[in-house]
Amino acid sequence: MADGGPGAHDPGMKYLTQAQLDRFNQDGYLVIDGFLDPAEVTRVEADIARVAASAIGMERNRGAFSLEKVGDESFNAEAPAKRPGMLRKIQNAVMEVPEVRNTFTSEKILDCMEDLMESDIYYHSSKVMFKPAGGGAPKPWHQDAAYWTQYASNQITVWIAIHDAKAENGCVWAIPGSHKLGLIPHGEIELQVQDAQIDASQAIPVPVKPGGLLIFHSLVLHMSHKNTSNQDRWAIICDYDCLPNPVLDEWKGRGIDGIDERGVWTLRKRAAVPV
Ligand SMILES: O=C(O)CCC(=O)C(=O)O
Repeated sequence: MADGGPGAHDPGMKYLTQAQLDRFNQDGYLVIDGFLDPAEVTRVEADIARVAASAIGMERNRGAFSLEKVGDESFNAEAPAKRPGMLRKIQNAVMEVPEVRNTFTSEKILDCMEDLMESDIYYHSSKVMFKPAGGGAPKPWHQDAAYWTQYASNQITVWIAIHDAKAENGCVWAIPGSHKLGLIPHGEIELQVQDAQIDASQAIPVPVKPGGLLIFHSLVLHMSHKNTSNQDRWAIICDYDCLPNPVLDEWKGRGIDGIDERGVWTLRKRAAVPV
């Protein structure tokens, strides 16, 4: 095994190597190839396709499903014109797609999070991001922490490629080290920062092969371009929290394994350190 993974970790680490952790701290993000094997990727993709089939012909956003908008109007949440049946997102994906939940609650991903977080590990949010061929809209520059200012923020985002994500089909771009800038003011229409506020010349594409993992600090500046290619670019995304911030109100008290009466979903409690 070239880089990280079970069995390749350094002493004291559960999944990552010390070199990967150093890179994450330096750049604010990290790519790990082959985190899911091809059979796992196929399983997740098939389950997403099964759930997405219920959106065929859908003409407006419904429940967890959001459609792509006509043109490049990704920035205007109220833009009325949708592309019928062209899915942009499934929100709360862990509740909608069982294979996504299995992936994001697996021991290996929690081992990886344990190397990055010094706390218990809590669920924060999740989605499937489709960015379909021939029209998947851009996502402007932003820091994920800007979405979560009502929470004490110290989240980590995990982004897993289901299809080959490359510059041609709208892979993520990031500015290495930008997590050290702190939170930059974001505009109010689809939270975004303007190019004039940042040094976009430092941005680099972050291609990820199917099954590869991209891990972000919640302050890293990142974006993605429109997908004008003929290849879909699906990704699954989960945000893990270091603090017991409650998840969605409607999940409370529904008896979902691990979600307590406050609405906090503890995914892993750290082993007590012997005294
Ligand atoms: O998948 C993408 O294109 C970017 C997604 C992203 O940055 C986000 O949802 O915060």
